Amino acid sequence: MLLTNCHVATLTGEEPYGLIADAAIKIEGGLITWVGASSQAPRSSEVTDLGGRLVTPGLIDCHTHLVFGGDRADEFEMRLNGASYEEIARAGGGILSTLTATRAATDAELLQGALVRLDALIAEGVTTVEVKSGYGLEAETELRMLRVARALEEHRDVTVRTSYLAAHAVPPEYVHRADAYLDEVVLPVMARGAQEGLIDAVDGFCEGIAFGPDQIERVFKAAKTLNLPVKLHAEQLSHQGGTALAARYGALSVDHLEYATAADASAMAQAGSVAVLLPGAFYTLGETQLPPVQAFRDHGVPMALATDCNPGSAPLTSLLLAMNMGCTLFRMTPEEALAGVTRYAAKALGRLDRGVIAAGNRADLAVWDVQKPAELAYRIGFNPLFKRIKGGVL
Ligand code: DI6
Ligand code: FE
Repeated sequence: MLLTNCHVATLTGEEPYGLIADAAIKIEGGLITWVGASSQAPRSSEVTDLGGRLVTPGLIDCHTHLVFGGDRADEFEMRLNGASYEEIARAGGGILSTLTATRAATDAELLQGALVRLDALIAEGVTTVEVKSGYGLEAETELRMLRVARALEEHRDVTVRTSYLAAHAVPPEYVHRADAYLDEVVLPVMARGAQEGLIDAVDGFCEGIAFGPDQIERVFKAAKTLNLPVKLHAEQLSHQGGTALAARYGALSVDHLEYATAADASAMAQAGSVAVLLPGAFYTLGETQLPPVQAFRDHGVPMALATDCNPGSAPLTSLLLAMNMGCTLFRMTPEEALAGVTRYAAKALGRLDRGVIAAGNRADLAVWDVQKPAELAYRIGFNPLFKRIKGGVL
């Protein structure tokens, strides 16, 4: 197949956005085999005229909690009627309410809920999505969440990458016994999940209300013995030192990072870790501490953007809106925002065969009814997707 009559934001090279005006893309066997100026395009018997539209890499949402039971709309309403987080937590709300609903849900119910959210992402050109466990916090439900995440690939034309996030919170059975929870659940279930091929990366939540750096290090050590890459939710609500730890373990990414420092940025640059910024959580929680975007630029830390789709801090299923928020809230440029949901989102997942339009990469593409790439981040609540191409299939 030869795609013609389009502008292509390749996300490579020297030009802004790696833009090639009046371009063509050749696709064979699910791969991009050629991209360049249409005047030099190779011949093809099957030509698709894209009517002057813009082509980008298929979008990649590299941080989601797409699989969970129930919802927390009632808590949203309670807070806006004056209830505090503490009151809600004492009434069994917060992560605990999602934990209870997730444990109680059948696999079919978890799958159905996740598919609705996944469809919203796909409708905006998403072709690869990361999905975390972390609302079971017991062996059976953590493994079920990962199996449901994997099963999404059987129901939709999308690539799923899973992260094992049993170190998300201390479950009620282990209050004040976080280390026992690590020993009895997090570490043994990680080994089981790895053996079943359910885990692509190991994640954790390093925060005052979750796990400290010493506890996260135990999780990372176990991941290393299983040859699994690591990533971490760090410095979201306070500075705990998780970023420096993650960098020492060569993390694929460190995520949130509102309270990260210039020294953290430097450590991430040396480790090659991607900074995954999550403006949807910042927005929902009404945060004011901005992530150190300029320090990431100064140190050459690649920045990704993701939805963080979860029922509590980010009930967000629009990666285009996350791009807009990255620009308006975090002052990222529209070019950084697009690179953050393509090229660097791929890097955050360790998938270097996508996220950039270049010969040899997977033919995962999005075709947009816009003229300029900046329009993707500029508009609010508007979806200009024309066609999605996954593995060369329109
Ligand atoms: N950071 C967050 O903001 C969410 N998890 C995390 O590690 C909160 C998840 C929730 O409230 O359900
Ligand atoms: Fe998260």
